[in-house]
Amino acid sequence: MSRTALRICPLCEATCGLTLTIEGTEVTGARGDRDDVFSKGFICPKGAAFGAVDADPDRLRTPLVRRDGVLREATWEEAFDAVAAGLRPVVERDGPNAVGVVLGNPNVHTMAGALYPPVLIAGLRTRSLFTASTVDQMPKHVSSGLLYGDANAIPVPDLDRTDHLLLIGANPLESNGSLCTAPDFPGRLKALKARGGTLTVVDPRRTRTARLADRHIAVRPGTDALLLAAVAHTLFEEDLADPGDLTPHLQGLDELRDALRDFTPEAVAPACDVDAGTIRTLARELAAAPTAAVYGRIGSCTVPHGTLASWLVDVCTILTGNLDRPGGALFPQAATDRTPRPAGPGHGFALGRWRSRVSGHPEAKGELPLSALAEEIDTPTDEGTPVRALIAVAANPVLSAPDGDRLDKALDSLEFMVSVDPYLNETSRHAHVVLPPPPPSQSPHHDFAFNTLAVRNQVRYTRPAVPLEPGRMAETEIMARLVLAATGLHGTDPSAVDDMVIGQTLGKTVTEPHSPVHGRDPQELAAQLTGVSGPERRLDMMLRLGPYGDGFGARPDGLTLDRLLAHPHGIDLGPLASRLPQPLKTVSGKVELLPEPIAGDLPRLRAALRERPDGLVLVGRRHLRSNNSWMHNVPALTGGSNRCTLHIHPDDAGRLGVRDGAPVRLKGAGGEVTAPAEVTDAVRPGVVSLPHGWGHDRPGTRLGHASGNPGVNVNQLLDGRALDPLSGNAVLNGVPVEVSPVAETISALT
Ligand SMILES: Nc1nc2c(c(=O)[nH]1)N[C@H]1C(S)=C(S)[C@@H](COP(=O)(O)OP(=O)(O)OC[C@H]3O[C@@H](n4cnc5c(=O)[nH]c(N)nc54)[C@H](O)[C@@H]3O)O[C@H]1N2
Ligand SMILES: Nc1nc2c(c(=O)[nH]1)N[C@H]1C(S)=C(S)[C@@H](COP(=O)(O)OP(=O)(O)OC[C@H]3O[C@@H](n4cnc5c(=O)[nH]c(N)nc54)[C@H](O)[C@@H]3O)O[C@H]1N2
Ligand code: SF4
Ligand SMILES: [Mo]
Repeated sequence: MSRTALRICPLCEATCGLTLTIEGTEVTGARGDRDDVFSKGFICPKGAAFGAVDADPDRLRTPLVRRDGVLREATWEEAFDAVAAGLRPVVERDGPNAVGVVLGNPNVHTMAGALYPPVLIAGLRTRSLFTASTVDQMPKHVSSGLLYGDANAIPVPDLDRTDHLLLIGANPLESNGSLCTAPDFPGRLKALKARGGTLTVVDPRRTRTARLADRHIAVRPGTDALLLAAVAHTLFEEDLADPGDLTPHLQGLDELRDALRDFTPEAVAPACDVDAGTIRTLARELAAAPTAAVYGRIGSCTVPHGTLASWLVDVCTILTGNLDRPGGALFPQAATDRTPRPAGPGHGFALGRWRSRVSGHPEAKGELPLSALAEEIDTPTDEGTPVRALIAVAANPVLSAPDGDRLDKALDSLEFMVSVDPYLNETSRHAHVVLPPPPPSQSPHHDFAFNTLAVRNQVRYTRPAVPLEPGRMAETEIMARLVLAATGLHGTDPSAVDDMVIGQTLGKTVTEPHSPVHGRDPQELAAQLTGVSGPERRLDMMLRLGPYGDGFGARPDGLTLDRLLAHPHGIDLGPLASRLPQPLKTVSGKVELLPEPIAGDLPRLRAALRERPDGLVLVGRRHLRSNNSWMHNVPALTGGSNRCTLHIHPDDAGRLGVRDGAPVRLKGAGGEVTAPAEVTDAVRPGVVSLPHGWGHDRPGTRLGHASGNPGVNVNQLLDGRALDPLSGNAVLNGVPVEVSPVAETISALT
């Protein structure tokens, strides 16, 4: 007998609602939920393979504990005993910074990843925090922090209403969107065109997204900040800069104009490889469109001027009056956001409150660069202790971060490491304890992070589609127990963690005059919470305290967990709405257009006007049926065009004697890899492209299918030194590489 159950897809940022077909405890099918308030039936091949991803036989079913050097199956009790025994002596001997925490991407796709890492870090008091953000979007957080005073205030393009979208370094037809949660992103782009809007794509590759565009600009990698500086310059020069209603909320407009004076289209054209006329056209089109949004993603962030590019994305939106207005880019308001405080000055955003021990990298948003993890482990210094123990949650930095070989050795030298991960893979194989979460069908889901980045305000929650298999532990409980084991409270009931968070949150909220629960008794409020588990009670609390919440009775029609459960396809909360000045938390209470750290970084951008590397540079690419480092083990999602090949333009291939399908050697600052060439004019001359997340040939992993077609680790070409200095973000795109046919190298040796 089969039944169906709803489940929000956790496999990318689009957060589609799925209808799963379930036989017994097995997911045998997945289709788009047509009644989902947000995704309305959309599904992609990854979502359709939900059952196969869920039932992968290589997923770990029990914890593993290392004994006599070998990882062996163990009970949960043994595993957490080993975690406490492994971590606590390090903390007690060397202090909390000797325990590193690495948080990988899937943390934003699980409830456990949203609810417990903040408690873990606060409890441990470690400054050795490294996350996937510094190989991804940290530049955007830093630019938002500086412009708006809140690193999480990220404007989202109003895809469904805009007249003009300038899309930079993003390929949503493969990625399904990022920092812009939009189920059926491709359909929304087609709708933009159908209603007479225009799409411009800036990408060194002619991607599927670029093919949809009215205009494709094959920019030289790493030069978007220059390009956008010239667009902003043109807006000023041609008197097109008109922030309109935004003007009273802005500070520093004149200083901004002065700061951009040198970046004329003519000056940036040679570096960007885009002619000045085209750049002026970009500016004019942006200004002329009734509404427009500028949207930059991976290609604009993971580059040497990532923070400046991210800042200029918003500057162009602001100068054309498109920030915070329908059709432009707006700040979403999620159901679990805190009750908005009244508008007014805030504390602002500080960078570099501490620095990394070895290279002195400034912290950003409380994090150190993931690129610096290896040296923080393997390099002693006169002061401070190296990282001696590591907690890795949903993270595979051996493949995702620069120089995996060095990190591999560094991880091997740790006194203790614990991984919360469903797979024994390139990173978790170094752990002393592996704590496997259950598959997604057995986990509840709510998108805490992505709802704050969604193109429509809405809220959805799905309970586990299948009950926890015997012997499994919910990831929320794994994380609660991990918090306790790491902070010296091993053995305490894990519900204590949720009770503590609830007590602290309510205790603070009742003191806030703008809160609907101001002055009430926190214990009385806590007693009202519903939900079958600690995490559900926390969700209920956040919903009720949030901008649409019932305020624990203050707004009887408002949201509660019960109300959400009564709407299994979600609740639509309306289109994005103007919110300024409320989201601003800068010291001035305004949008600070030219913050000091940005001004201080502009001379470096000016110097880049003269840089024109003559060799080949490398960029990445994503494939619709792949996802970072962990989905190559699912047969249904591999093969076909989803392969780890080097895209190279026919001109470059001809010049270098590279044949289609033949192996080529790539050499970068961090090492060498060999991959088959795929000669294609989808990549511009002077640029080659290799996808990331491959390289599944290390021993000691349990990835039966992936290891059969391992591919190579593109990040081995990097040595981790190239960073965007303001954000600490790794430079993953526009990286200089040498390319040579393998046969030639061999003949040269003989
Ligand atoms: N060269 C290059 N490198 C890149 C990028 C690039 O574009 N180019 N992209 C970067 C970006 S944007 C990112 S976000 C990072 C991503 O890199 P990571 O942060 O390493 O994330 P993933 O590879 O998605 O998965 C990490 C781990 O999570 C585990 N996992 C999967 N599901 C779950 C779960 O439900 N719970 C738990 N606890 N674990 C789970 C997987 O088994 C895997 O070991 O890679 C970055 N690296
Ligand atoms: N199918 C699939 N979907 C995913 C993922 C996945 O691995 N696979 N990963 C998820 C994650 S973690 C993230 S962060 C998002 C990322 O989402 P996107 O940002 O849309 O990711 P990409 O598809 O890598 O697109 C980046 C584009 O930037 C281009 N590019 C490279 N360098 C430059 C440059 O210097 N300038 C410009 N203008 N363009 C450049 C590349 O050619 C590429 O087409 O995708 C998410 N969704
Ligand atoms: S687009 Fe993303 S969220 Fe939607 S089904 Fe595909 S993988 Fe899942
Ligand atoms: Mo990412």
